[in-house]
Order: sequence, then structure tokens, then C-alpha cells
Amino acid sequence: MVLFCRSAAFAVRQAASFIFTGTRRYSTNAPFKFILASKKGDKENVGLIQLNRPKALNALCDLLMREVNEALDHFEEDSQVGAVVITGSEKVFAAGADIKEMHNWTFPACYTGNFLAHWNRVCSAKKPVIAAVNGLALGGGCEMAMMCDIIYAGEKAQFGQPEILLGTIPGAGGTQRLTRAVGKSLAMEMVLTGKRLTAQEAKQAGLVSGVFPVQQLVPEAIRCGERIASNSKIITAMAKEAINAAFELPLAEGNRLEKKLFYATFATEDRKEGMTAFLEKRKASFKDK
Ligand code: CO8
Repeated sequence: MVLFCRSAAFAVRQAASFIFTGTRRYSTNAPFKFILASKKGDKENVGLIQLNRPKALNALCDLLMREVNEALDHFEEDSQVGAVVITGSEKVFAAGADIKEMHNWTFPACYTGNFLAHWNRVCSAKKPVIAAVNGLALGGGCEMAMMCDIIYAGEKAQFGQPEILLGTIPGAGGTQRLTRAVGKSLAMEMVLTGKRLTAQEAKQAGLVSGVFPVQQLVPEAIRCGERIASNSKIITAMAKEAINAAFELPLAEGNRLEKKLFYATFATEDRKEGMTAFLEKRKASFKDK
């Protein structure tokens, strides 16, 4: 019965068109339970999703992940928004998948129920997503950060894949994305021992692109989002697609895709505007066309 109510409510929320005001959504007049979502930046062109389940250290339960997906869907549809920032609290980004929710799962239930299938929404976002990690990003929390396009860290952040200590292994890209980001030896050490990286170590290893004082982290991530959002959204999406292809394709194929996308920019008004503005010595005014 509880399940029915939950999924029925979710279906209603999915069907509605959302209006975000501050941190609430008003489609059902109900706030999210485990996240806060709002638009930030001088032009309100950056979506901010804050994981907000403090009692469980932002453990990623099913409902929290569905709410993140819902907020992402909304920001993807909002033509004003050009980038999204995902953050947690100053203490914790996310302490991993919810162990209490998982501990009675069985192999048949996971396998046939396609457990975690909807936890990859961040990866399919067309708009750039920036993870702003303060505090702990462990297990699924580290994996969620690595699904994002850019990771900024607060100076007290720690990144780890401690699943081995629970008798399991990472299940949402932790063995794959971490290895590509930091190399085999360090990824092995982290995954096989549960060793955590500090923010500075993560920066040195190439996992994060910037480290900031705790209080400045989210404003810096929003500023980065604003810089991205000030460019053409369609060209930004092409650039993101090309970079992501580097993780999937051999070099020659990746270069071919890049070239096709480069040519495709010449089918847009924004490419024309960008180059014309340069020649006319003025700031480009992109129309996302
Ligand atoms: N799941 C559920 N509850 C959690 C989790 C979690 N991952 N982490 C913390 N909590 C809860 C605790 O149970 C506790 O709740 P209660 O008060 O009801 O007992 C509360 O949060 C506070 O936790 P602690 O008392 O343990 O706080 P400490 O400050 O002493 O310790 C730690 C903080 C170090 C973060 C510690 O809580 C810890 O080790 N947590 C588990 C970290 C972990 O192992 N994470 C990996 C989980 S497995 C996983 O993520 C698999 C990923 C699969 C794919 C995910 C796709 C995105």
C-alpha cells in the first residue's frame, strides 16, 4: 500500500510541469523530502540541487535519487538554465548508497529488479553538471560526483570507495570512472583498501579541477555554472558530447566525431554570431540556436 501511494504520487509529480520558487516545487505544493532545488546566479541561469538528508549523512536512498532525477529533468527543460550544480552539506556530500535500504537485498532481486538502473540520470544530462563536494563523498557519493562533468572540492573534502569494507564493490562506475580519473594504481589502492583521498590529493590525482575554502565552494561552483551558461547552450552540449566520447571511443573515432560536431557548429546561428561578434569587437549574444 505504501508502495502504491508512493509511486502514484510520483507519477502525478512526473506528469506535472514544475515551477521552482526558492527551494520548493509547487506542482503538488509539496517540497522535496531529501533535496533542495533552486535557481542561482545573477541571471538565475544555474540550477542548484542540494542533497539534504542530514540525519543519514545524505545517504543515497531510492527516493533521494528519484528527487535528484526529477530536479534534473526540470532543469534540463528550463531554457533559462545553462548548467547545474549538485552539492551536499559542509559535512558531507553523500555517505554512499543507503546501506539500511540495501542490506536485505538479494541477488535475484537486484538482478531482475535492475537495481540502480535509474541512478545514472546525471550521466545523460545534456547540460553540464558540476559537483561541489564539501566533506565526505563516499561510495555512491563519490560515484555520483564522478558522474558529473566537473568536480570542485572544498578543502576538507574526502573521496573514497569503501564498499570493500562492506563486503561489496562499487556499483555505479566507481571502478571505471575512478580508474580513468586517477589511474590504475591509485584506483586499486582506494577500491581494495577503502583508502580516502583528501581534496588536495584528489586535485593532484586529477579527480577534481579546483579546491576552495569550505564556504566559498558553492559560490565558486555557481560562478563556474554562470560562465558556462553565458555561452551558447547548443554549442556547450556539443563540446560536452565530444569530451565524453573520449571515454568511450578509440582516438581515431573520437577525432572523427569531434570533427563532425565541429562542422555541425557551422549549422548554428550561434557559431555565426560568435565569430561576427569577435570581428565587430563586441560581446556575442547567443540565442541557443
Ligand atoms: N547508508 C545509510 N545510513 C548511513 C550511511 C549510509 N551509507 N552512512 C551513514 N549513515 C547513517 C548512520 O547509520 C547513522 O544513522 P543512525 O544515527 O540512525 O545510526 C548516521 O548516518 C550518522 O552516521 P555515523 O554515526 O556513522 O556518523 P560518523 O560521523 O561516526 O561516521 C561515516 C560517518 C564515516 C560516513 C560513516 O557513517 C560511514 O562509514 N558510513 C558508510 C560509508 C560507506 O560505506 N559508504 C558506501 C556505501 S555502499 C555504496 O555506496 C554502494 C554504491 C552503489 C551505487 C550507488 C550509485 C550512486
